[in-house]
Amino acid sequence: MESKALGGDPEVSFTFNVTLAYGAPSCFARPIVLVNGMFEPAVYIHQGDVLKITLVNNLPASYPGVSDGISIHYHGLHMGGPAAWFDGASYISLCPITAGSTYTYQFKVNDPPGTYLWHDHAAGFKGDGLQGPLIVRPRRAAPMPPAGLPPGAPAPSVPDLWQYDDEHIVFLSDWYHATMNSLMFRLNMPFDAAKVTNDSGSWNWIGNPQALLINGRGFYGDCPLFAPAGANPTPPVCAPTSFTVPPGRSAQQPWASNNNPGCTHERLVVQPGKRYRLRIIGASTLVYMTLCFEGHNVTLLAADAMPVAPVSTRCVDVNSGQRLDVLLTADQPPANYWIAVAPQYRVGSPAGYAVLSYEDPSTNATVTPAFPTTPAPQIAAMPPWSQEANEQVVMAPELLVPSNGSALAMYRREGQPTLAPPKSADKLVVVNLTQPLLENGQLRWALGNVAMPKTPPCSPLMNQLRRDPAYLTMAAVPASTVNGTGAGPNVGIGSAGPSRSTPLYLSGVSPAPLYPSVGLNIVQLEGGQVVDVILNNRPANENNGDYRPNGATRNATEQHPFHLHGHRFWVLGRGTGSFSPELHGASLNTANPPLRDTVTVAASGWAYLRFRADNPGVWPFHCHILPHIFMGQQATSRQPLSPEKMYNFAPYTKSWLRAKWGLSGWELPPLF
Ligand SMILES: [Cu+2]
Repeated sequence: MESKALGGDPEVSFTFNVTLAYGAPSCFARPIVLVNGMFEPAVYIHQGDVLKITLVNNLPASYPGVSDGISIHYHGLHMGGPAAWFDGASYISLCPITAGSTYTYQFKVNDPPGTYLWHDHAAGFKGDGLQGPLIVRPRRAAPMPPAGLPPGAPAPSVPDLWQYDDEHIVFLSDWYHATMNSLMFRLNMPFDAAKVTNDSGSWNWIGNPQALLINGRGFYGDCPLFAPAGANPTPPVCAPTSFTVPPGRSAQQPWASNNNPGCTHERLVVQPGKRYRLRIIGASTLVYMTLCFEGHNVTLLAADAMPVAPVSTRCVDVNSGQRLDVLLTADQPPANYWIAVAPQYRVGSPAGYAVLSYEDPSTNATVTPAFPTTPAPQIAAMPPWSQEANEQVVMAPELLVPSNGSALAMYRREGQPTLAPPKSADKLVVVNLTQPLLENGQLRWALGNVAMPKTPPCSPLMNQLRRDPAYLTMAAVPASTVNGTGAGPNVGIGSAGPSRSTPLYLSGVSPAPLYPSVGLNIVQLEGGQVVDVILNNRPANENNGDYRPNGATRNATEQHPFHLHGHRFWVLGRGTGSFSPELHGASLNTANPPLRDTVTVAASGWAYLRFRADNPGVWPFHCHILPHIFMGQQATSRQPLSPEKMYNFAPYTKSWLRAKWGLSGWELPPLF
């Protein structure tokens, strides 16, 4: 991936020329999205740099997308102060950048050095390749000269937190043989057969991926690596997995051959005795992955760029949006070893492979290693929700290791004594996750009975607030309006107001809707508040989840990786069933919990998060599974610190900001 890097020298201004091409990352040709001719390229910057990315949408206007354009989100970055306008969340901070249009993001990267990712945040293009690693290196040791260093000159930086000889990116994605947009279109069709018309067609799930890619490479013929758990699992037969053949294309593609030089597993080359930092990035659209190293243990250093207490392990779990930094020492006999990524919860999904290849005269680098012999555990299926069977529900074995306080202390803001969480919270937000079937026949994912709609024509919430600071207070709904008995899509939603095209639901202000509703679910926070969030993964059709009287029983739940923009949160605990203060309160870790930006809410499980609302703006809080967010699984938090700070960022210029904010506005603290 290093060779694909767009940066790495002091230059921090990039142009992303986004185009459509045919490519075969899984050895099966289909349309893919490229940036400057590269597939999922990496961006390297230094802490303290100003990152400027000019996004040029050169996708054909006729190329179908579930949203009318593209946008780049910088996943895991704080995006404080003026950077809030460049967070890239479509419909929240900006409109999608349409075909033929250009948009420039510009903000200072104050975040701690570590492993992040960038990705499209408008439609399905993330799943078509519009994403990549975002690596923040330690702050430059010396200020960058105005003209930049000569090309090729090393970029001096302060020493990293960890000592290692070299590094590799391990970028994990799932891959489909139809474009993600074409698959996601069908999620808007009526799920309820009675609502299907000749025009609408019926709902269709996107299904399992056809390949798992490591650094953009894989084989669609790769068999599921891991047999069901057992003492001596038999490796399954490798054969091309079933997939949807795109219209007009043959299932037997000439690319599925070792004769195609581009069709190969990714190879990570190491030298005997050296230590490598592996930057593992979960970038799937759907699949929860377990990554295992044949013959090697790795030491976990950081999760979501925050140091954790070291753990030695053979396998790590990586959900969509999560990143793990691990240390691998090449201390085994020189040979080729498999790196394998197994899908969890998705029975029938293929596995993915890369090769850890020792650079040694005795190694024949062209030989594929033997079939791996070390199976990883696979969680077979999502269990249905059951209060009684809570103990039997298998938890996602996500590493919930404590934070490494001494290492974290490097990142603390001046005057702040600790990065441990506050001992108590000012506000509690309980979010029940369900999957309602709406009156119009659509199947959605809801938070607190409210599912996010798609909102064309676009009028981003932040713009609305800038024009009209009272925009949200107008939406407070009298309790009487939500006590009706009619099950409609917008019951309990404040939809009055001349300029408001999207229904708004203000959590904690408006009463919870009795029936599943569609609208923007907005949690209003005060600046500086300590906020607790409890996520309960509830049965699909709870809370009148089916509009039909005596509707069919749908009690399934799925795991959801929840991501909060603009913040890091402490994960005080996770568990099965729903959170109960009596049952689980004492088990919460308030001493040294991990500090993350993406957390897995297990199927039929709960997660307890705490964060400090210290970032004025409008911030999405959503499931990172692309089809799930498209089906509505997003809420929004809004923090008005002061009207001036919230609304007066435009027009954005560096000199204007310096004049207005001084260094306190431009040099935002890295955390909190
Ligand atoms: Cu989800």
